[in-house]
Amino acid sequence: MWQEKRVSVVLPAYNEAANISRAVGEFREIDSIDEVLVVDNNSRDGTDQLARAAGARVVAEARQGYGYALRRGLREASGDYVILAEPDGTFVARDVVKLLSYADEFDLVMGTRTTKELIWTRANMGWFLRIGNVAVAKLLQLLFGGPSLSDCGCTLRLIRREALLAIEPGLSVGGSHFLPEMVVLALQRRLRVIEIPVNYRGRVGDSKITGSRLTTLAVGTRMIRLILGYRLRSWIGRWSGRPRSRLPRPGACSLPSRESTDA
Ligand SMILES: Nc1nc2c(ncn2[C@@H]2O[C@H](COP(=O)(O)OP(=O)(O)O)[C@@H](O)[C@H]2O)c(=O)[nH]1
Ligand SMILES: [Mg+2]
Repeated sequence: MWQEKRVSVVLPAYNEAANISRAVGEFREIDSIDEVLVVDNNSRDGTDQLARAAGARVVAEARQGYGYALRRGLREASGDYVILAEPDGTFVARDVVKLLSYADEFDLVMGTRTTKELIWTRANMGWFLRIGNVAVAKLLQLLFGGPSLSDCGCTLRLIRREALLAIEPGLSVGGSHFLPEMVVLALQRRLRVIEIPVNYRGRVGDSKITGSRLTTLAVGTRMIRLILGYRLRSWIGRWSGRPRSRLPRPGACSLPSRESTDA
């Protein structure tokens, strides 16, 4: 628990046998974390059994894809605060406490892995990936009037239950370009979003998404198309007088306003 709130950590896993036991163990060691939920995405290497043995709750997501796995985790997690992370050794479990310390004031607290001082020697965050992450994040920031953003692909993030209920019906991406959709929907819903620096370590095992420049470029392109698509649709909706999104109007969301929390 963190200040009377239940905390869940969601770990999407696709063939992570080499890492899963250690990752589950590291997150379970953090006092504030009540539930570690592993979403097994058709692993063939016994990831699910290892996760269970390490003390995680395990659910199986049959639809293959990083986005499908995370969306399943968001639906299944029981916490008032739901934290997304990865079980591949890249994130430091105690950084969860950094996210929690902002959770009182913000609905979506995202990590950024592009802060030089926190990029570990063996981390997969060379200049190409770093500049790409920053550029796509800035595009999102500019087009949606967001807070300062510097990483479009950091899984490590926290969302409050009320905010999750507000954006969940709009989530549609099943693939590796899932993360920016959460941010776009949160900003469209006028949720309180902030990004904070987190550690980024070397991965154990091969990276399945950003392991090569080609796959990185493909994911980056899909992210840009997603961001531009949302922006264009909302402009067209505005010009044609239609509601801006399929989501409930802001008034329908039970989140406290900035003013009411400040009071
Ligand atoms: N690429 C990929 N990752 C998945 C899938 N389902 C779950 N995951 C998990 O999502 C996380 C991100 O993948 P990863 O290989 O670490 O990519 P990277 O973070 O760009 O290096 C890992 O924890 C994977 O195990 C899937 O279908 N594809
Ligand atoms: Mg990873």
